Amino acid sequence: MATNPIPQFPAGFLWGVSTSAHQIEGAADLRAPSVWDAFTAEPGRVKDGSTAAVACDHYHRYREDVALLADLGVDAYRFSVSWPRVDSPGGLDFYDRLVDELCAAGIRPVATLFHWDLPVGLDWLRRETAERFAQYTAAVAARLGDRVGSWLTLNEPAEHTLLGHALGAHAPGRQLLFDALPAAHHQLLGHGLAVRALRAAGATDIGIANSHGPTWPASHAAEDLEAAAFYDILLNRLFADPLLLGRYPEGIDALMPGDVEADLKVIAEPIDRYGVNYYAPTRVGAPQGDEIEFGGLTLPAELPFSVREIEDRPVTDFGWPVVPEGLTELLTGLRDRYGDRLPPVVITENGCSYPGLDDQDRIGYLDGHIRALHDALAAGVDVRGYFVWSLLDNFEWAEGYARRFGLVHVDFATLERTPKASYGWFREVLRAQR
Ligand code: GBH
Repeated sequence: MATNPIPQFPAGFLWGVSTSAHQIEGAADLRAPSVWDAFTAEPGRVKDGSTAAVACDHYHRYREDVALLADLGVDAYRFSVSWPRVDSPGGLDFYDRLVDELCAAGIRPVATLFHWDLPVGLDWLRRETAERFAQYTAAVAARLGDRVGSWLTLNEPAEHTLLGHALGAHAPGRQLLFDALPAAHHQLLGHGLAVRALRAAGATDIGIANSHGPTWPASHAAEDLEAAAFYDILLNRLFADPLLLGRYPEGIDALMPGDVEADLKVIAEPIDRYGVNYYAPTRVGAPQGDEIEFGGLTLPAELPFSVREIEDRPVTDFGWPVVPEGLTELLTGLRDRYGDRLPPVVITENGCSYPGLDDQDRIGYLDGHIRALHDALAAGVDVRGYFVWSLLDNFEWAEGYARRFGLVHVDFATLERTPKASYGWFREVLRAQR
């Protein structure tokens, strides 16, 4: 248990927690189906065979959850809007109620427009989905824009492309490897069109939540460095370069569909905030000619890299290494690469899975990462906020309910919420920052 006080962050720094619609809302009978409902219904896709039909039942219990947020003392709450719910009659009414409840509690709503729950019938491999996303965004902004000031277009398009379309571990369950790249391009195009729709609705705080982590080469051997550089392009540059520099990393253009040059102008539409989701670095080396079991995934042998273990580090119960200084390294690296093209950064997700109510491991993880974030500030990176993933234990995608990322425990039999030790700890951190 950490005892030294966490250093003071600048006045106005935004402290919050994050969730996503599909992972907490439940009430699946009150919305159209998403690709995650369809995926979950296929046997063997979700490890414990569970579904998100009820999840945390946040749809019906949002008042209790906003009270937990208020008691925690956060400035802001990042949630996502379910596109299939908005596509259903009265679907926006729920977000209306949620946003009113947040505003009444003095908590700033930060709305993510797409956190992986695509309506069934749409497909990111098709360009049309980008246009549909912008139309949906305009409808949400028209309804909520008088009270929601902060918007994030997409959550982790890199993970959605990799896990959902290249490897098939997430919905929609495709294993296209590099043929998945058009899904990345269409998400980026959807982002750019959505930024335009939000601007047209008067929004002034628009961003995206991208997953990032340092890539650590397995050795200094040329083949390991080359493989690591390639992996780094896929994770850290495939989305950031077009967004911030208006171009794809070398060699990627040719693999993308349509009029890439024209689309890049839309994709590079200026944004106000750059959201970073950080969990851990990755150790990467040359391919080893075998399938690799890694972090719950099976990586095919034909990939031009292999992912290795990071040794001598504690790991979370998900098996992810705990490397707080990776966050400092990542942020100074982004600043060095993108310079003044990098908008002010917000950490839109950071957190870990551990069991139990007396979650001292989670306290240690968060404490270390908040200090590492302060180090990045001290090194001159313009960071404006930090959001813990997550408020509640929830439906952890292909892992079902087995992984618990919450500051608040959820008993999935009774849906009872119980704040963990980390919740009390974070509340004290927030108090000390006032
Ligand atoms: C996020 O994805 C999602 O946005 C969120 O919905 C989800 O619940 C949350 O994180 C927790 O999973 O190299 O073995 O250390 C995070 C995606 C993919 C992050 C793999 C860390 C590296 C694992 N992640 N990853 S490892």
